Amino acid sequence: MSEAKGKKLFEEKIENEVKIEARDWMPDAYRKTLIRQISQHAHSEIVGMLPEGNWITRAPNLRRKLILVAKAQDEAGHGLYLYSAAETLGITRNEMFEQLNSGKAKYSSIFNYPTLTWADIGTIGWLVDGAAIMNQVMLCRTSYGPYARAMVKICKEESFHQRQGYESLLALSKGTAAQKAMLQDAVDRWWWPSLMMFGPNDEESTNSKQSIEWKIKRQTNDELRQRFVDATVEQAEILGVTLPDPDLKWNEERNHYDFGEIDWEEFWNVVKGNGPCNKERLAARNKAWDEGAWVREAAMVHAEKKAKRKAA
Ligand code: BYC
Repeated sequence: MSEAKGKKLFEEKIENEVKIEARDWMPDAYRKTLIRQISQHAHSEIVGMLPEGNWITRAPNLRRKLILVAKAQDEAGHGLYLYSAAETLGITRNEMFEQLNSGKAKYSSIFNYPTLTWADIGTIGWLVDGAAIMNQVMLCRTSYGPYARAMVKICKEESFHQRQGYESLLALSKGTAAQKAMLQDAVDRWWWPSLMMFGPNDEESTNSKQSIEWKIKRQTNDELRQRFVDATVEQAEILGVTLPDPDLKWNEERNHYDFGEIDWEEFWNVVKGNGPCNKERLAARNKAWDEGAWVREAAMVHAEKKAKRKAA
């Protein structure tokens, strides 16, 4: 197919909400931005297991521990679907891991903050998974078929993650004064980093305009952030916690909550590798990669043996 014909077909599909599939013609920049976003998303799922893993051995009871183990396993599954979706675009899994392990690849800023208390685990479910769902629901309608299909299953599981987090915080909110204080402290530390998950303001968002034209993103960073704030305020009231923003108030005219300015210096600092846990997270991923070498080698040898047996 000529490039001109491929381009025309691609544009028609985007216009008519027909998914682009792996073997379809697509502009190089479309392929590149998808590989960038999907691999960053996959890395976020995998690195996101680390702050949670910190609490698996210390969960307060068997029920909470089972839920946390299941949640962390879900994140691994999400990472795997997403790496598979990215592979359909022509990058290998090894290349993606190399980018992550060397510190070249980005992953969500949120996972560079520490989980200091048990309340952090519930707060991650409520706020971090809540922010993630807000962003990911739109990705179920993204224009690239393999990414959109992966997102449908991921969103169902994220919704369970959000609810289990909120339910665990509800228990703390009805507990002792110390438990309530622990809950408030966690919300104070996770609120602003959760708002940062949506990325820079629209005017600073270098990729948004093109990604929206290609229907990779269906809403802007600021639109999603506003929806998240609007949905979360009432949930905070039910928990009896204060969101740490003196400028947060209902705006009758806009029909939305106003909220204060994000500390963008902190955001970019974390994105550039200088957050509280960036080095620890990368070290953990590199250790896992090195310690898993024998498993990868054994799997390859087994696959080769099986292929030889089949050919014989
Ligand atoms: N952190 O032009 P922009 C989860 C970068 S995991 C770090 O607006 P874009 C979970 C951005 O990459 C859920 N970097 O970018 C897992 C870009 O740099 P490059 C994670 C960020 O792509 C385990 C530059 O800033 N979700 O739920 O149009 C346990 C300019 O930004 C961040 C996803 O990955 C950030 N927060 O929009 C619990 C969703 N924000 O690449 C929970 C998929 C921006 O040009 N991703 N940057 O060098 C997206 O929807 C979009 O990529 C974003 C950013 C909205 C995040």
